[in-house]
Amino acid sequence: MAVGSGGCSTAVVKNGASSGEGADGPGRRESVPCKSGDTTLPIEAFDINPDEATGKACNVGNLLDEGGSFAAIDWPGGGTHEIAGRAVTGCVAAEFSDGVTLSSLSMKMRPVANGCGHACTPGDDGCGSGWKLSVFAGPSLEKLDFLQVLSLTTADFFEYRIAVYERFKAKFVAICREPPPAAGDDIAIDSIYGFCR
Ligand SMILES: [Ca+2]
Repeated sequence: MAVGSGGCSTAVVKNGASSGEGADGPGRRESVPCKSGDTTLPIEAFDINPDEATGKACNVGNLLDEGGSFAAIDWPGGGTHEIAGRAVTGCVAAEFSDGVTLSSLSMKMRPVANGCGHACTPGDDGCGSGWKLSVFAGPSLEKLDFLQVLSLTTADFFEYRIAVYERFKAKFVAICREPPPAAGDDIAIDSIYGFCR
């Protein structure tokens, strides 16, 4: 479907493609009001990994818009970090407009051999394996709760849509590569958008 046309979605300012941009980064979009059922685009993307050993994200700004290049999440294999008590590796987060609560989330993704510099290796639990991510949502980056594990079903880019329950009060979402296998594929994210509650 066409994202970014109609509804409440609008691209005022594009985020840069560099990772690690904070709330004061140059590309934060303005919030846009959203009616129930309309689509809404993220206003900012975040690399929320505490260090590169436990998880990497790169080009995070690329998930703000469909097409062109993509964001990725990767795991060098040096331990994990936690969100909502769950072990995770490479994570990326997105913030939606002020006043928005998501009712569902759509993510256009595919597995990739080398997300952010750590390539898969041949063999069992190597290239072609993995393909799992965990999804979190909440009212802030500090209050993310675990929503579900999602398995990619195709090697091509595909749009995965999941329900986000009301209790999550979802203005923020995070997408994390599941830890094992470290030598498996990583995940590329072309775009994410939401539907407003
Ligand atoms: Ca990797």
